[in-house]
Formats: sequence, C-alpha cells, structure tokens
Amino acid sequence: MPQSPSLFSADSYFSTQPPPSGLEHDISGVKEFVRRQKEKGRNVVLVTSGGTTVPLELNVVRFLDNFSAGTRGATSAEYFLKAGYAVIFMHRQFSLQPFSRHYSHSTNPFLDFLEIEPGTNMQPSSDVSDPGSMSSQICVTPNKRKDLLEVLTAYKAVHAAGTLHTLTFVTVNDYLWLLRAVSQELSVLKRKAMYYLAAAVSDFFLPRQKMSEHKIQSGKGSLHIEMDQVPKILKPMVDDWTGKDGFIVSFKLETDPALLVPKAQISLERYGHQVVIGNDLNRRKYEVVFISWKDALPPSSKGPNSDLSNPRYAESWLKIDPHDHNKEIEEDIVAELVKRHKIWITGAEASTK
Ligand code: PAZ
Repeated sequence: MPQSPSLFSADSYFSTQPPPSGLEHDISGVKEFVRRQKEKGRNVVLVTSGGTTVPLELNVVRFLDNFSAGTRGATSAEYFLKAGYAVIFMHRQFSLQPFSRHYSHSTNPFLDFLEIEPGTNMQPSSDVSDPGSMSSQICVTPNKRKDLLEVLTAYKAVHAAGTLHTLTFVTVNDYLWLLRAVSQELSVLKRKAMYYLAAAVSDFFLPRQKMSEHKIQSGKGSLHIEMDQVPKILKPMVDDWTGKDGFIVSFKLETDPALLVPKAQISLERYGHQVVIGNDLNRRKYEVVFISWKDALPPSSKGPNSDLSNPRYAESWLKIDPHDHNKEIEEDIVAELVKRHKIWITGAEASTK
C-alpha cells in the first residue's frame, strides 16, 4: 500500500483494492461471448460508456461523479453492430444503452407513444389464462410507428444474432477491474478486437483503506478529502492486457479548446495506442478530432519525438452540421474507425506472411 497519495501503479492498485463481487460471473459471460464470436469469425469491439463514481464512504451516501450521459457509447455501439461487429457494451448502470436510448425517460418518454384504444376496459383482466388481454388494447401512436418499428427491428435482429453483450459498472473500482478482465479475455482475438474507450473515468479516487466506514459527519464544518490518482491504465492495457495486438481508441474530453489537440497528442505519445479522439465538451456532438500516428510504423519502433518541426501525429477533424438533427456524428466516427481497423487487421496479416 503506497504511503503517500498518487503513487499507485496499476499493479499496486489491483493488489490493494478489492475486486467487485460480480466480477467472476461477469467474466465467465464474456468468455463465452468471445468464444462464440471467434467461432463466427466476427470482429468484436469493447465499448465503454458513461461516467464512473468515486464513493466517499464504505456505506455510500455521497460520491463524486464524472460527467457522461452515455450517449456517445450507446450510439456508437449501434453503429458498430450495424457494421457487423459484435459488441461488448460496458456501461455505467442506468446510463443510456443501444436501442432503448431512442426512448430515454427524459427526452423521449415511451409512455407518450402509447395509446389506449377507445372502449378498452381499464381494469386488468382477472382471467389468468389470458394475461395479455390488457396489452392487446394498447397501440403505438401512428406517427411514431415508423421510427419505433425501425429501432425495434434492429434490436430484435441483434438479439437473435447474439452480437450484443452488456456489462455494468458504477464505481471507478468496478470499471478498472472489469476493463482489465474484459481486455484480457478479448485479447484472444488478437487484431480482430477493438477497444473503444468512451467512458468518462475519474482521475482521482479514495483507496478503500482511507474510506470512512460510515456517513461522513458534518459537525466539523468544511470537508477536506485528499484523493489519490487513479493509475494510468492505458499503458498496461496496450502492452500487457491486450498483448499489443488490439486496436485501441481512447477519448480525451476538454473544456478549453486550446488544450484539446496537445493533450490528445500527449496521450498518444505516452501510451502508444492507435487513436485518440479529442472532443470539446460543448461541441462534442458535432465535431471531434482524430489524433493518430502519421505513418504506418508501430509506436514501439518510434524513438522519442526529437524533431518537433516534423510532427509525427496526423490530425483529422470530423464535423457534421449542428442543425441537422437526423445526423449523428457517431455514424462517421464508427465508419472511420472500421476503415482503420480493417487496415490494422490486414497489416498484421501481411506482416505474418
Ligand atoms: O456520454 P456523453 O455522450 O454524454 O459524453 C461522451 C464523452 C464526452 C464522455 C466522451 O466522448 C469522452 O470524451 N470520454 C472520455 C472522457 C475523459 O476524458 O475521461
């Protein structure tokens, strides 16, 4: 256990912080899912989505949270499924999910689409042999049917094909343990695995050993909490958990537009993965920037960046019309990544011949 804050490496984190209780069960589900997808020869993407919490007490009353509704992850998951990928959707409990996101309780409540047919008896049937008699008298508002049918058809098709597997997390600790275990399982697919890390993960946490067991009392006036830094897990993820083969895409969220590109470049340089997608909080729904390596060299063969006049990063912006409400930027993000992933896969095949 480190003595002072901010000294956790990934190894010391996992050796001192306890795994979530459902981890083994979750991972056996993932193992089976990956086995089936491998048999079918499908590419698989792990999509992480939503914000992580940092509990302040063991009997949690208060926690810190990271901003994210889960829109990016849930929307992207749908486009990956459409592109033929199998998806492991690892999301914050109760954040948006693929398909049901279209009918979120706050922006598009599904009850508003349903109508009770005139003359329907409002009392549920007492006939136990006909439990569906009430539902047969409910219908969908005519002008909502086309959209609902489209979503429902895609949803049912994905279920029938068995290409979507869902996992949930709440705390940053749940997230880290799950991410490591899922990445290790997925690594058997080598380059056919993609990792799309859209979740908003806390940079700070309170180690279990420093947490108050009971609700923090307010008697002392102000509250001072010193948090430790969450270990930088992208490095072990790239080098160890995924066996250097996975196509890893991370996101960088900033609120100062001037920091977006430099911070994304630093992240790519530091972790040596394939793509960092930068997004500004207020413009994220209609513009993002892809930062990637300029040439095809694997990051491991690049030395330190000595020639600053010749940047080795490619910067490409993806923008859509902010007024076009029928267009989602995730469609273009996913299309671009699918293209790059294909090159990543065929590059590997070519180099093993
Ligand atoms: O979930 P959402 O659509 O509301 O937000 C998506 C996002 C901004 C959290 C995501 O695109 C992102 O940048 N995730 C990484 C955040 C980070 O830097 O930790």
